[in-house]
Amino acid sequence: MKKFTCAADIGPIEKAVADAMRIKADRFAWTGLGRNKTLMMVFFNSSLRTRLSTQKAAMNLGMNVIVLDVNQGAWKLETERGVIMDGDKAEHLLEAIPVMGCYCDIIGVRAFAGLTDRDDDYSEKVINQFIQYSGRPVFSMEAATGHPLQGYADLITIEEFKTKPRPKVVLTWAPHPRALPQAVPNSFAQWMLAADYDLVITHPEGYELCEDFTRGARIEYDQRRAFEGADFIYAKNWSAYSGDNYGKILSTDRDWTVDAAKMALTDNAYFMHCLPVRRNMIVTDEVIESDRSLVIPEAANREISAQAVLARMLESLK
Ligand code: AN0
Ligand code: CP
Repeated sequence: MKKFTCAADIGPIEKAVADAMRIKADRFAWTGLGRNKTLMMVFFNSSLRTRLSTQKAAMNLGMNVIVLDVNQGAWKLETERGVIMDGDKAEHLLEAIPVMGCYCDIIGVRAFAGLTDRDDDYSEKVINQFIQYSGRPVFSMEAATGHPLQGYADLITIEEFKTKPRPKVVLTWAPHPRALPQAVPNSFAQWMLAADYDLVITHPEGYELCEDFTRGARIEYDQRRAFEGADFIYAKNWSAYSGDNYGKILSTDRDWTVDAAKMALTDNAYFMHCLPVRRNMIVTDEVIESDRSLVIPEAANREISAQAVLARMLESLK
């Protein structure tokens, strides 16, 4: 595997799940696979889980790891071609990327959406430049429109906890004080549909996601109706995708916060969130602390999805 930015890159979903379960059974069974290979993780944005879980996964495979926080200690990078570089940016991405490629075998990139220009964000310019110019296999650690390592970990988590072959999975928008990307809900929808689960998406009007990711899901504007009979509730905030509202906050209505009364409408559903989460905005203390909350097992599975992706990339280097 030379790139990992979406569910399709992993191939058949049954194999992706089987690979993950094998890794989970013995994550130290491939300690020789990454010997003398170096992973470089490049962060344009903050991270707790992705940083730690991906580094741990690489260590499980015997790899060496270099972490670059672009905004802390590196030269400020220009991303646009044709710019006269007389401002504060000392280096161009078009030199920086092939230079990074010289020092490693695999590159992971985190580069969030800017949320001002939809076409620019949805062209995935930054990660595509890494794919084109680094000469190395490249994987997304959350790019502008997707977070596939999260989607894969969410899939593994549901496979572990589901009690029906085709569970009802509800992705619900919830309020948040700052504008957030659509990457996590886009990927969640994509991976759930790839697994052929019964996916319902609920959000206030105006928060429709890009159909390229959600085609095949049912949209329900009444959150309480959406929750009825659900097996898994996956909460997430995102900013608007549609038209002139792109990147905007249209609502902070706390009537959309996931609470115990709403969870009582479900079929004793599990609660999920990718974290970091703002308590009592997205979800109440009571629900996230309940024995149906999967937020910690879900985060633990980030190590497994990262190891599965790194293992496939290492195989492709042989
Ligand atoms: C980010 C987001 O919503 O995309 C990262 C989530 C994994 N969240 C925040 O910035 C709070
Ligand atoms: N879920 C997730 O990607 O968390 P971080 O932003 O902390 O990496």
